Amino acid sequence: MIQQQTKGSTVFDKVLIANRGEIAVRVIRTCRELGIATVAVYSELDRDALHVRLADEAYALGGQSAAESYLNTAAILDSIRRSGADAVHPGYGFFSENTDFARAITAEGVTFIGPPPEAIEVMGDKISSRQAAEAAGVPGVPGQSEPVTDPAVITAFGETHGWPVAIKAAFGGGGRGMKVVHGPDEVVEAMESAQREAQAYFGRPEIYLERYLSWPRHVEMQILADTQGTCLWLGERDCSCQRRHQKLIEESPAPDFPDDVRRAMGEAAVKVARACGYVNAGTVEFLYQDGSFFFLEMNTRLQVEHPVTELVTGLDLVEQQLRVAAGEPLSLTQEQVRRDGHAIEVRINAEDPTAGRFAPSPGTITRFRAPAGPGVRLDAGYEAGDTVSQFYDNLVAKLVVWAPDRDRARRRMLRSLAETVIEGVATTIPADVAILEHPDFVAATHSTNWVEQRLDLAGVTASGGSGGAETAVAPAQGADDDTPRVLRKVTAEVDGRRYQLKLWVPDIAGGAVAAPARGSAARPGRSARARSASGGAGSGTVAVPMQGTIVKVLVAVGDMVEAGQTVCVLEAMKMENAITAERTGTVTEVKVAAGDSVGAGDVVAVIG
Ligand code: MV4
Repeated sequence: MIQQQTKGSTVFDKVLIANRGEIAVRVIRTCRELGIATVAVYSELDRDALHVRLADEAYALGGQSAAESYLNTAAILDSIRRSGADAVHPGYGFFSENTDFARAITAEGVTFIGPPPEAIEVMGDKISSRQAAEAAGVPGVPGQSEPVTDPAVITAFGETHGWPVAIKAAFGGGGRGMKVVHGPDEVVEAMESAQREAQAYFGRPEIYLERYLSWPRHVEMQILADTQGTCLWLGERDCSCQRRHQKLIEESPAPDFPDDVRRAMGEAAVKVARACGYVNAGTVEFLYQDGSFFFLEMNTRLQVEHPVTELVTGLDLVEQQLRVAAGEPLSLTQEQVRRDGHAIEVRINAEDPTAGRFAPSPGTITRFRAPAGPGVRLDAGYEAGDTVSQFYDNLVAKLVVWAPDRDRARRRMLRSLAETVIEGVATTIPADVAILEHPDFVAATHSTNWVEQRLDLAGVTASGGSGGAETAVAPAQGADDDTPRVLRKVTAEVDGRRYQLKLWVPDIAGGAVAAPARGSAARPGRSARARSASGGAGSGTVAVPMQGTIVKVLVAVGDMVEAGQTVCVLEAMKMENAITAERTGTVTEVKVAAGDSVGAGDVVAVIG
């Protein structure tokens, strides 16, 4: 917690952020710039979290899980009273779209920094949101705007409008619980399953129908409305790179998106906002396919990906939210909204993307090197030493870049990701790199189904944490040398040229720093790209860690080898290094012979 006193503000005196992680840090930053005092709230697990350290004051909510803490209205109200906050920013997730919470805050005489509860209510019900949009002249995806309970209605709809048909939860969102029905014989099971999941996930069984668009882009429009009746559209974000309803990469402007469509979508979004009496920042989601766009739903909160719009427009959306909530009129007109260049955001989650599985990877971050340089922004909720808990969303940070055009933004993002070092947990960085390097992404021919239907992540390995161990270089030990050795990363200079090496050296008791455990995250200095490129133990490949010459091959196809057994000897940097098998098995391939020159990462053998 920074004890620095903040000067008075014309907006609010003190804002309580009813959230955690990167969004809480993000809101604190703008409040501090505006001279607004900040109040953090925290669960028992977040007692020393970054948002707590940065806030002027912090109050314990008690409990560990979200339900026990950040979703504990009474505890948050108590923190409001104790702190004397005159406004509350909900962030996203948690209570950000909860009308009861918004009303409870307002009942305290405290400002809820967000839309009126009535607007949240209209847009929280996807059927009423479709009705409101249609009433405003903004068509939804071809479908029906009332609940469906009769399978015959679904079948008749599919036969009339064509298959597939999407069955969606009326009180859902984010695509969760959505069923895609390809023909009449799937209708009954899909409808009953959709009703069960809607009840289970959202507490309401109502479902509705739409024509399913098979290769759409997911394009959302940022809007900003004040209390005096002004409503602006700020620009769109393409969020098509998603996996199981989780956005991975967002960008603005949408690639290959004509300006007349942009303007029409912006005006449609403003119509939808006005139809529900919207105030503050919000996002209207559309599906865009074959040159047409269709209303999907409206998000009545600040979104994770809002920095993409900030970088393109130059606006601070949290500042705009604060000013609008304080009753100030927007300071710009639609004509004054400018959009320059191209921004891309990558979400860095603590998940292991190995082979496309994205397994959660909670743990303590042991090293965090942030990228920097022109046009690079990192919104992080954690620093080295902080722990990513399984109890909360595992978003560690958002890396956002700006450049004059899309390809330079893409390359800047790849450079920034390669520069990023996060160790102690596995992250989604290798998957992000795979997407950004893929020709379909470069050509912008992807869609909402592309990640799950076309992108091959089989070769991706973790960039840290307990990810794929890498081939160890064991020392070429003499028969009589039984000195225990450890793997150390050293930097050498040979003939005026600098090299980073991993060497097995005698484990000198006392002063020696314990070498990182094999396969541990502590492989500092290697870019995410390098790590994601190296063969992993799991695949049984034996690769050399550096350039050199094979001086001896000690195995042949069919040989049984033990983990740690020397497969060949590599001469590099005027030293002989044994290249060992990472696992026990049978040699199925030997790719080198004595005298061969090899480069870093070259596979020399395969263990089946
Ligand atoms: C769709 C769709 C295709 N056709 N509806 C629903 C919630 C919204 N956030 C995304 N949703 C979609 N609705 C019709 N008629 C495609 C999406 C969609 C999506 C669906 C499932 C998984 C990931 C998705 C990513 C973007 C859009």
